[in-house]
Amino acid sequence: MSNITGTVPSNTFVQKWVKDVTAMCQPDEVVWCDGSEAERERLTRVAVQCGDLITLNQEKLPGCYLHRSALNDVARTENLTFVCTEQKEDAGPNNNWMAPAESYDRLSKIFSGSMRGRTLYVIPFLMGPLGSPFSKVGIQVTDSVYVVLNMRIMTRMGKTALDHLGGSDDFTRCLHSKADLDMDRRFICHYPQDNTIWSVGSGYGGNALLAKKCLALRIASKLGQKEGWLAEHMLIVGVESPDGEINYVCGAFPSACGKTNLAMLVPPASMKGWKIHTIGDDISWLHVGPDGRLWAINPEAGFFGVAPGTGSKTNSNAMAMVNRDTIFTNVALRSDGTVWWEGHDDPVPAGAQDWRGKPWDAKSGHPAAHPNSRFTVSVKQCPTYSPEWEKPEGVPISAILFGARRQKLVPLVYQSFNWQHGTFLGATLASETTAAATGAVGVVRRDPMAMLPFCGYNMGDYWGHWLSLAKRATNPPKIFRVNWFQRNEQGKFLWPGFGENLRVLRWVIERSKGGGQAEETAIGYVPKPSSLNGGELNISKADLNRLVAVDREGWKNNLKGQGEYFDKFGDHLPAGIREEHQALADRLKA
Ligand code: OXD
Ligand code: MN
Repeated sequence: MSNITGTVPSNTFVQKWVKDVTAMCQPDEVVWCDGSEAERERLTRVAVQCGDLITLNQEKLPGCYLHRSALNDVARTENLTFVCTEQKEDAGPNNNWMAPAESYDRLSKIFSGSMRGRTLYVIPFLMGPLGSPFSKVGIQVTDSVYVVLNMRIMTRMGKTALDHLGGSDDFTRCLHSKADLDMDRRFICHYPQDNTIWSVGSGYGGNALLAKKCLALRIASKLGQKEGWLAEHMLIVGVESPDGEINYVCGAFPSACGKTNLAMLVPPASMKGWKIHTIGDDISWLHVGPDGRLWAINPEAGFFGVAPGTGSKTNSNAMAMVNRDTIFTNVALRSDGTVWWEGHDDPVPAGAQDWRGKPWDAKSGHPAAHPNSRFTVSVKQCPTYSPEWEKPEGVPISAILFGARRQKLVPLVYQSFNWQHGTFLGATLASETTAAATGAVGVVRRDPMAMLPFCGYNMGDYWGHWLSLAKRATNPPKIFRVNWFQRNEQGKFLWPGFGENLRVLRWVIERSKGGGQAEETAIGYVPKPSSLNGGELNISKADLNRLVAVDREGWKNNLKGQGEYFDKFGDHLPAGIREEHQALADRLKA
């Protein structure tokens, strides 16, 4: 029998499930978490004692800690991530698949006794605003105190969640154990039909903070299909114009493509009177409102942002929010007990330790911080935090952006002709890969809606679900494709990006309201260059023209690959997507 501390909730479904997984994992102790400040302090001490956290300089970085992960456990492992449905077809060609019985059997053997000598923490958490009909409850069990402390930042954790749940059994059962952190015994498995997630053998964020990718995207996307809403890999940002009107925009971009920067961008000095309101940087749950618009909530309560590349020039708001109460993972440690990463404001440090804890200097020949090193911080610490984040009904969305990292071909911005064409723009998204997942970096891969690693069911059915929303969403957001990452022959970025991306958002919002100057092309509406630059930008006319140019031959060459990709979905490919593919081919021929 394990020793139990904390208050056991009255919900008998929760009690029974925790009893069952406790019997399997056999921890020495079970702790029911309440999400209180006292608990945070106590667990932080435990984490420091066991070496999960290193205390940083508390004068310079109050409440900040550093975590160093195992060397083999620094990013999401998509090859070890499975959707376990009875029929393989329901998981689709976009997911790794295992039959539920086989998967439960294999993982039970790894979980069995995995927590001997350890503490099992039970974390009740709420995804979404208090009192929102769109919010969902999860209960995570974990043997990682680092996970508990991160979940406390990333979700509304503790009593709040149990109050929302009441006596219901409508909660996602999230079982996690680091086990022995062996890659050969690492699995992240999703069981949509059981509203259950089992993750074993990893302590990395996307694999272990089960609220995030596992629940809020993979499980939620399937729930959304059943219940008529969308769970998306999208930031949510409010853009206030000088006349005080706020328009909300969602943006889907693959991991480590600048969602966090865009969600809290700093308007350039030349755009006086413009303001940004941050609601979320990673995940958006979209519901059709009674007015036929799409309304978005951010189910999360924190940012799990990529540190490298974050500095005052790229994201001064992020720099301001991570100087207190932040957990850093795999960044470099300076001799004064503060942190550093490539792209940090401060110069390259002397006498630092790299992310592995080894002595490091500029001549070491490898980055000091891991390229996928992270900060975990509450949304409320963001200087542009918007209290609308807490609104149960969410915020109404005027525009959706689909963005990716492409050196060539894809213009800075263009608008779809309508919802079906916009869905096609999402379905054909492709991006150069980043360090957020293990595997090669910089290779172009198809990543529809930036959801390839996160869609918890057959992506053909998912596109069908997108298309079907048009029946109820009578006033849907306008859909745009964006690409900040075009480069010239010398490899230099053509567009300055960051704060200047507000110029693109301004055009997007004008177009969403039926204004803005555009030219109709074979791929969609492209802005007139003058509508992006009134002369304030230090960019040549030739570069600006090139940024919005449509390379017809390049797009024609792309058609075949798109078609071959769609073929993989067989009967699950909706007719509307095929139609758009053909229509694009016809327009390019004309
Ligand atoms: C993330 C990711 O951590 O997309 O948000 O990998
Ligand atoms: Mn993400």
